[in-house]
Amino acid sequence: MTALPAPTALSTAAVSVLSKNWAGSHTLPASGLYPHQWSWDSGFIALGLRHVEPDRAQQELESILSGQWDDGRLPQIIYDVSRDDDYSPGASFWRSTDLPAAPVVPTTGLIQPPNHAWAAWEVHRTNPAASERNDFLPRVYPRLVAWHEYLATRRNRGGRGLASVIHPWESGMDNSPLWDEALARIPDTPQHTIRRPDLLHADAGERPSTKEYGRYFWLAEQYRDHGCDDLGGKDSFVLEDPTFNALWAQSELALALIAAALGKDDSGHLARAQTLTDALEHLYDDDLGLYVARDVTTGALVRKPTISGIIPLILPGLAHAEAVLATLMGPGFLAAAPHMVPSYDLRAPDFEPAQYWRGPAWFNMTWLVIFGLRVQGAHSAEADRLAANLQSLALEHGFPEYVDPLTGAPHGTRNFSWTAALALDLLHRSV
Ligand code: 2M8
Repeated sequence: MTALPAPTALSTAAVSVLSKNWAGSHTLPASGLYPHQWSWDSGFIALGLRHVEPDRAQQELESILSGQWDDGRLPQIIYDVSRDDDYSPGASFWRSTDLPAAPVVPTTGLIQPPNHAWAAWEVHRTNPAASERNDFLPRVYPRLVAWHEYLATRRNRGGRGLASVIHPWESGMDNSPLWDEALARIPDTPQHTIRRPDLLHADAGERPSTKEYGRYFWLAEQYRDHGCDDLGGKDSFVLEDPTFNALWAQSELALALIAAALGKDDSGHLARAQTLTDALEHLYDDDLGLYVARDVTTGALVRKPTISGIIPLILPGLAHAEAVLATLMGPGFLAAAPHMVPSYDLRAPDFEPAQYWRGPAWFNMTWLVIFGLRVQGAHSAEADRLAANLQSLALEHGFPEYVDPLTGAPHGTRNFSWTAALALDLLHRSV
């Protein structure tokens, strides 16, 4: 097993990254590359902060909830307008504050995976006194319920209860191979001239290509120009993603616990978690032994073996848990990748070890896999080994965004907040 770093060294360094990225009410994912607040980043960051700064962990989640739209959606990004030139597309692209349903703070119209209720429950559970002092659960519960209602009503595009993403950015795994086929149908000719401030902070070979950015912008313009109206039915990209829906189910389980802690009725949270867990089976691919995405516009499964299809292991009672565990432990993933879990099967002809979501191992995904192994009660030595590797690689390389799964070499930006937060979380759980 990889040696664990000294607890104090890891803790001091991780806390320092999170403090430097703290922007007064929330944490920036990375101050250069990502200078605003991102939705699911805040969920992961709160999971780490809860151990050391419980009030700040609560504030992190309340801050992203301050960007909630009237229809319940939680935006992918809340913008800091003073940094509008530093990230593209910015607030001036979305012009959200012109829309009556949008909040006063400028945001994107898009969303990201719903890990927030899960994080809120963990923040409460870790320090109930701090939570009760601030009335944390009563304040966040109705807003989290509204967020999930948005998914259930506006994003059930496939009609089977699963939420659809209408842009690759919504999945959090922007250039995953799962989106290639659907993106190939999208024009790469947006109205906007595309600025790439991201390339000042990360190598072009590790970021999505200009062609991909053209399509991302074209899709975002289409959504924005229809007033970000989900019922317009005009979207060209509509896909059901396993990780997005697994996180929703897990968050629905957390809402049931929050409701119970508040002495309220379950309000159908447990039933919805079960419905989602069952509906995920529509995305199971027997040949690959994992879950895949479904393209709602064509009805076809997108048969690509990515990390997204392994994350449903976080759910208890998953019908194909045994088969997915075998895939995880097999030659496409952990049997050949000793450090952390690759984002794409190593044997895929287009696997790329340093290219963003097309091969590198990400800290949040490995953290979810560790959690999943523990939920399934399987491979506990492997879970411990991954937890040790995650902590060592985080500290050794200055909290990178992702690593090469074969060598552990760091890639992307450094001092990345969720890397620090999740390493901190594992440290606190093992001591
Ligand atoms: C990455 O996505 C943003 C767009 O949302 C980008 O590439 O500019 C993804 O890794 C996403 O999962 C993450 O939330 C975001 C901020 O860390 O960066």
